[in-house]
Amino acid sequence: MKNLDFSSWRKELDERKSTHPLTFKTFGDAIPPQYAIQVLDELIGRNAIISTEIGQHHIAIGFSLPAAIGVTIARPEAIVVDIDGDGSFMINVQELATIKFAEACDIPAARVTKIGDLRAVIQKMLDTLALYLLDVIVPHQEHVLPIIPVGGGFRMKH
Ligand SMILES: Cc1ncc(C[n+]2csc(CCOP(=O)(O)OP(=O)(O)O)c2C)c(N)n1
Repeated sequence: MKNLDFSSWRKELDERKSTHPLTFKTFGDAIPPQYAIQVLDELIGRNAIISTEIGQHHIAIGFSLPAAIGVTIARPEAIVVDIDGDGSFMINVQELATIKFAEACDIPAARVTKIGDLRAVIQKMLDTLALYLLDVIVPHQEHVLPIIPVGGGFRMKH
Protein backbone atom coordinates (compact mmCIF):
# COMPACT_ATOMS: atom_id res chain seq x y z
CA MET A 1 0.00 0.00 0.00
CA LYS A 2 1.29 3.47 -0.87
CA ASN A 3 2.38 5.47 2.17
CA LEU A 4 0.83 8.91 2.05
CA ASP A 5 2.74 11.83 3.51
CA PHE A 6 0.60 13.60 6.10
CA SER A 7 3.48 15.45 7.79
CA SER A 8 2.41 18.97 6.79
CA TRP A 9 -1.20 18.22 7.85
CA ARG A 10 0.06 16.84 11.19
CA LYS A 11 2.25 19.92 11.68
CA GLU A 12 -0.73 22.20 11.06
CA LEU A 13 -2.82 20.19 13.53
CA ASP A 14 -0.09 20.41 16.17
CA GLU A 15 0.05 24.19 15.67
CA ARG A 16 -3.70 24.51 16.00
CA LYS A 17 -3.67 22.33 19.11
CA SER A 18 -1.21 24.71 20.78
CA THR A 19 -3.10 27.88 19.75
CA HIS A 20 -6.56 26.37 20.47
CA PRO A 21 -6.12 23.68 23.13
CA LEU A 22 -9.09 21.36 23.62
CA THR A 23 -11.34 22.40 26.48
CA PHE A 24 -14.57 20.79 27.57
CA LYS A 25 -17.05 20.68 30.41
CA THR A 26 -16.83 17.97 33.03
CA PHE A 27 -19.82 16.32 34.68
CA GLY A 28 -18.65 14.79 37.97
CA ASP A 29 -18.17 11.06 37.47
CA ALA A 30 -19.61 10.99 33.94
CA ILE A 31 -17.30 10.61 30.93
CA PRO A 32 -17.20 13.61 28.56
CA PRO A 33 -16.92 12.35 24.95
CA GLN A 34 -13.92 14.61 24.31
CA TYR A 35 -12.14 13.08 27.31
CA ALA A 36 -12.80 9.54 26.00
CA ILE A 37 -11.14 10.52 22.71
CA GLN A 38 -8.30 12.28 24.52
CA VAL A 39 -7.51 9.15 26.54
CA LEU A 40 -7.75 7.00 23.40
CA ASP A 41 -5.32 9.38 21.68
CA GLU A 42 -2.88 9.13 24.60
CA LEU A 43 -2.95 5.34 24.61
CA ILE A 44 -3.23 4.37 20.98
CA GLY A 45 0.10 5.34 19.39
CA ARG A 46 0.67 7.14 16.10
CA ASN A 47 0.32 4.24 13.68
CA ALA A 48 -3.21 3.23 14.56
CA ILE A 49 -5.99 3.63 12.01
CA ILE A 50 -9.15 5.35 13.20
CA SER A 51 -12.46 5.55 11.38
CA THR A 52 -15.14 7.92 12.62
CA GLU A 53 -18.77 8.76 12.21
CA ILE A 54 -20.18 12.24 11.87
CA GLY A 55 -23.41 11.90 13.87
CA GLN A 56 -25.37 15.12 14.05
CA HIS A 57 -23.38 16.73 11.22
CA HIS A 58 -25.98 15.09 8.95
CA ILE A 59 -23.82 13.61 6.26
CA ALA A 60 -24.54 9.95 5.43
CA ILE A 61 -23.80 7.79 8.46
CA GLY A 62 -23.03 4.07 8.73
CA PHE A 63 -19.66 4.06 6.97
CA SER A 64 -17.16 3.88 9.77
CA LEU A 65 -17.92 0.37 11.11
CA PRO A 66 -17.69 -1.38 7.71
CA ALA A 67 -14.68 0.82 6.91
CA ALA A 68 -12.97 -0.34 10.12
CA ILE A 69 -13.80 -3.99 9.35
CA GLY A 70 -12.37 -3.51 5.84
CA VAL A 71 -9.17 -2.02 7.25
CA THR A 72 -8.69 -4.91 9.69
CA ILE A 73 -8.87 -7.28 6.72
CA ALA A 74 -6.55 -5.18 4.53
CA ARG A 75 -4.09 -4.44 7.37
CA PRO A 76 -4.33 -7.33 9.86
CA GLU A 77 -1.29 -6.08 11.79
CA ALA A 78 -2.77 -2.61 12.45
CA ILE A 79 -4.65 -1.40 15.50
CA VAL A 80 -7.99 -0.19 14.12
CA VAL A 81 -10.52 1.78 16.15
CA ASP A 82 -13.99 2.81 15.05
CA ILE A 83 -15.28 5.90 16.89
CA ASP A 84 -19.00 5.63 16.45
CA GLY A 85 -22.27 6.96 17.80
CA ASP A 86 -24.94 4.42 18.77
CA GLY A 87 -27.22 5.64 15.96
CA SER A 88 -24.51 5.37 13.31
CA PHE A 89 -23.38 2.01 14.68
CA MET A 90 -26.87 0.59 14.24
CA ILE A 91 -26.95 1.43 10.50
CA ASN A 92 -24.53 -1.33 9.56
CA VAL A 93 -24.22 -3.31 12.77
CA GLN A 94 -25.29 -6.43 10.86
CA GLU A 95 -21.76 -6.48 9.44
CA LEU A 96 -20.61 -7.80 12.80
CA ALA A 97 -22.55 -11.07 12.82
CA THR A 98 -26.00 -12.30 11.94
CA ILE A 99 -26.00 -15.13 14.46
CA LYS A 100 -24.82 -12.94 17.35
CA PHE A 101 -27.89 -10.80 16.71
CA ALA A 102 -30.11 -13.83 17.16
CA GLU A 103 -28.37 -14.62 20.46
CA ALA A 104 -28.83 -11.03 21.64
CA CYS A 105 -32.54 -11.24 20.80
CA ASP A 106 -32.89 -14.68 22.45
CA ILE A 107 -33.82 -16.34 19.16
CA PRO A 108 -32.55 -19.87 18.47
CA ALA A 109 -30.22 -19.81 15.48
CA ALA A 110 -27.80 -21.89 13.46
CA ARG A 111 -25.28 -21.33 10.72
CA VAL A 112 -24.75 -24.00 8.11
CA THR A 113 -21.81 -24.08 5.71
CA LYS A 114 -21.61 -27.73 4.57
CA ILE A 115 -23.94 -29.38 2.08
CA GLY A 116 -24.14 -32.55 4.18
CA ASP A 117 -25.59 -30.64 7.16
CA LEU A 118 -28.19 -28.66 5.22
CA ARG A 119 -31.15 -31.05 5.23
CA ALA A 120 -31.03 -31.72 8.98
CA VAL A 121 -30.67 -28.07 9.86
CA ILE A 122 -33.59 -27.00 7.64
CA GLN A 123 -35.67 -29.75 9.24
CA LYS A 124 -34.69 -28.47 12.68
CA MET A 125 -35.73 -24.96 11.68
CA LEU A 126 -39.11 -26.22 10.46
CA ASP A 127 -39.63 -28.26 13.63
CA THR A 128 -38.97 -25.24 15.85
CA LEU A 129 -42.40 -23.78 16.25
CA ALA A 130 -41.12 -20.34 17.12
CA LEU A 131 -38.80 -17.73 15.71
CA TYR A 132 -35.67 -19.34 14.29
CA LEU A 133 -32.84 -17.80 12.34
CA LEU A 134 -30.97 -19.99 9.88
CA ASP A 135 -27.87 -18.49 8.28
CA VAL A 136 -27.04 -20.47 5.13
CA ILE A 137 -23.54 -19.60 3.93
CA VAL A 138 -23.38 -19.98 0.15
CA PRO A 139 -20.40 -19.57 -2.20
CA HIS A 140 -19.82 -15.91 -2.98
CA GLN A 141 -19.38 -16.78 -6.67
CA GLU A 142 -23.12 -17.39 -7.06
CA HIS A 143 -25.08 -14.47 -8.51
CA VAL A 144 -28.73 -13.50 -8.39
CA LEU A 145 -30.23 -14.78 -11.66
CA PRO A 146 -31.97 -13.61 -13.65
CA ILE A 147 -30.80 -10.04 -13.10
CA ILE A 148 -33.70 -7.66 -13.67
CA PRO A 149 -32.48 -4.36 -15.14
CA VAL A 150 -33.45 -1.08 -13.44
CA GLY A 151 -37.01 -0.23 -14.52
CA GLY A 152 -37.32 -3.58 -16.30
CA GLY A 153 -39.29 -6.74 -15.65
CA PHE A 154 -39.01 -10.52 -16.07
CA ARG A 155 -40.22 -10.35 -19.70
CA MET A 156 -37.51 -8.02 -20.92
CA LYS A 157 -34.92 -9.51 -23.25
CA HIS A 158 -31.29 -8.75 -22.36
C1 LIG B 1 -27.50 6.99 5.73
C2 LIG B 1 -28.12 7.97 6.71
N1 LIG B 1 -29.32 7.66 7.28
C3 LIG B 1 -29.89 8.53 8.15
C4 LIG B 1 -29.29 9.71 8.45
C5 LIG B 1 -29.97 10.70 9.38
N2 LIG B 1 -29.20 10.84 10.63
C6 LIG B 1 -28.43 11.92 10.87
S1 LIG B 1 -27.71 11.88 12.38
C7 LIG B 1 -28.45 10.39 12.73
C8 LIG B 1 -28.23 9.71 14.07
C9 LIG B 1 -26.79 9.64 14.45
O1 LIG B 1 -26.69 9.05 15.72
P1 LIG B 1 -25.31 8.92 16.47
O2 LIG B 1 -24.32 8.22 15.58
O3 LIG B 1 -25.60 8.30 17.78
O4 LIG B 1 -24.77 10.40 16.58
P2 LIG B 1 -25.18 11.57 17.60
O5 LIG B 1 -26.68 11.65 17.58
O6 LIG B 1 -24.64 11.17 18.94
O7 LIG B 1 -24.49 12.77 17.02
C10 LIG B 1 -29.25 9.94 11.68
C11 LIG B 1 -30.05 8.68 11.66
C12 LIG B 1 -28.05 10.00 7.83
N3 LIG B 1 -27.37 11.12 8.10
N4 LIG B 1 -27.49 9.13 6.97
